[in-house]
Amino acid sequence: MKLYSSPVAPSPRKVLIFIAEKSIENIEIENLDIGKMEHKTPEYKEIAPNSRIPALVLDDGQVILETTAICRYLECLYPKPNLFGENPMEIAEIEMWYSRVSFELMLPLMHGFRHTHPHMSALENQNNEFGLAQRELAVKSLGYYEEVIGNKQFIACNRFSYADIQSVTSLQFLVRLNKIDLNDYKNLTRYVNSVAERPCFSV
Ligand SMILES: N[C@@H](CCC(=O)N[C@@H](CS)C(=O)NCC(=O)O)C(=O)O
Repeated sequence: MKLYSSPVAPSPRKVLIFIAEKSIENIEIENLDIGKMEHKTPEYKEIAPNSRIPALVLDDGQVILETTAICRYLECLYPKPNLFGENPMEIAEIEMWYSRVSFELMLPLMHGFRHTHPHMSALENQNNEFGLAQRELAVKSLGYYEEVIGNKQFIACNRFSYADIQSVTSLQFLVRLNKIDLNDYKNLTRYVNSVAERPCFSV
């Protein structure tokens, strides 16, 4: 299998963390430079028509796009350690927090960044007003998640899961890109630092 990745991008990083946590060894990594538009070449568009990274190419040539779809596929092939839930309640809880964090926190942070940051002008049809409104929403959401996380070690099920990979990578990458200081959120900072101590986060 071959994973198309990029060292500075949060989405492929989630897959790399997932691979490391499961100690999967048979995946070749090919890095594309987003800054040099290597994800917009006709060759890569043949693989990923949406020009987004990551993409996983299987040995038979089939392609899986979308970070979570790739991780779900790998979870089926390599079920241990389990990262998506072992029983109906765990599966629901991990999915719930993954989705809530994605829609309530990651998306506003992402739009705040993509629509206001000069570096994104080549990749996004920027709308500054929308970006600033999304940033404002993200700040509210950070306040809410500061309470949600409280002194919990993990966001779901009292154990490390895909929901933590989503939450922590979003907080690590997207908060500072919105010029927000995560240190202003003591519980979230403690949570991020503690989860990021796992060896899989050193990818
Ligand atoms: N929904 C996709 C999003 C992938 C995505 O947006 N990747 C970014 C890197 S983190 C990308 O390829 N950006 C290139 C661009 O915006 O042109 C997923 O979860 O995999």
